[in-house]
Amino acid sequence: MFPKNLIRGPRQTPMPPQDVLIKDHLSRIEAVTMEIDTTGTYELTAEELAFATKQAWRNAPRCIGRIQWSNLQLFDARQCTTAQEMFHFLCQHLKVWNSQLLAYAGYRRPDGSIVGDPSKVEFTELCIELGWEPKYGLFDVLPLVLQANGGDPQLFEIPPELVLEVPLEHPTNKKEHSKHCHSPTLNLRAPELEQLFVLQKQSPDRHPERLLKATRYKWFKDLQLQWYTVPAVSSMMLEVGGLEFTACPFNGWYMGTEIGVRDLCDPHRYNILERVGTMMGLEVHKLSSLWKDQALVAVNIAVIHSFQRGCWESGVLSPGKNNVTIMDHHTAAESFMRHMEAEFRQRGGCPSDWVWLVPPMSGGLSPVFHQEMVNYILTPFYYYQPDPWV
Ligand code: HEM
Ligand code: NRG
Repeated sequence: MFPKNLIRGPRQTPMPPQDVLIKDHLSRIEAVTMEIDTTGTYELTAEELAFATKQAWRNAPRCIGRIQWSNLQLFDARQCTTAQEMFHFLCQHLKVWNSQLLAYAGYRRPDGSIVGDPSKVEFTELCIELGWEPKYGLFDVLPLVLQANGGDPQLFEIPPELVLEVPLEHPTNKKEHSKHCHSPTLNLRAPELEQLFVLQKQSPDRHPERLLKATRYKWFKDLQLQWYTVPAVSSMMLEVGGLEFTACPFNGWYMGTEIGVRDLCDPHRYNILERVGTMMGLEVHKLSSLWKDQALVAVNIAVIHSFQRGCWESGVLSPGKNNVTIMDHHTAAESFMRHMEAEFRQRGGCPSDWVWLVPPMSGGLSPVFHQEMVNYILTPFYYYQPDPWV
């Protein structure tokens, strides 16, 4: 499932009269009851399932991207019965959105330290037990582990051509960026000073501060950080009409802070903040210098910039694949506020989980921070479900 572009379809046809609706509804309930009596379950029509997936997204209290809920596109793969078929369908899905259901491996070293994504250590160990060959890199894409009909879980390597990733760089030499960078303090590190001297020799007429800003954080790309382009949640369960769909991967696109704050800077994830702060020449041993905040902003600028710049293949910008969709947290929060207002008008409320909806940086700058919310469960709904290996 993924949201369609924002191209508006034709306006909905007018609703049939109430008595016709009630009659249709009652006859559907009767048919479902008969099907349950004879088979023990029932099958949703394609239309009902499409409605449910959208409605469940609309009802997801933790999702800030819900303004898009009515644009969800469903790939109905209910006919597949084997892991091989599941893989086929997932690759079809990936072909459209390129890197779906992706995650990076995490490996525990003998000394207890971790290489890669620490949040994936347990799952990576499971993959290795199932026969996956570990690579011990920082950003190794994990295989898909698929299980059908209670059979054994099977490993599938995602074809590399379906995996699009973005190397992260800071928008150093862009004129626009230096324009927006007004910090009067130049916390110069020795390498930056050297660079400044060289630049001043080359362009003696330019103001040193402007020169420096135009070259700042060039080192960012040397940190060799990257991220995959599409966030896919594949572990939730869709509940609708008493039925449970335990394999219902969905994706939209990233909000920058998911990567730039949580994935890269959480202490229990890639934890890059101190390295970045040090490279920026900040006072990383003095909390009150607000070095964390400054470094966090730099990382998040880099994430948004790099996604907007595009995907690379073998060090070269891949033609036609640039401009990977990403949303900054201010735009996302504004869109959510508009969505919430519309939902109150249309259906008298909008279930919302404040703790998850407030973006993980600059909280108070977000209108969401200042909004009272009520959290509750409606149906259809995307629920958590236990990890299958536990
Ligand atoms: C959670 C943004 C699309 C359902 C989230 C989170 C963000 C987000 C930032 C919090 C994630 C976290 O902190 O780990 C977006 C954006 C989308 C989008 C920008 C772009 C269209 C979707 C779609 C669905 C969906 C297509 C389902 C059809 C959910 C659910 C959660 C969630 C169920 C809660 C996940 C959990 O509890 O772990 N979304 N989302 N979202 N989103 Fe969305
Ligand atoms: N925070 C996770 C991704 C969770 C889902 N986020 C979305 N979903 N944007 C991460 O990998 O950082 N979506 O369907 O678009």
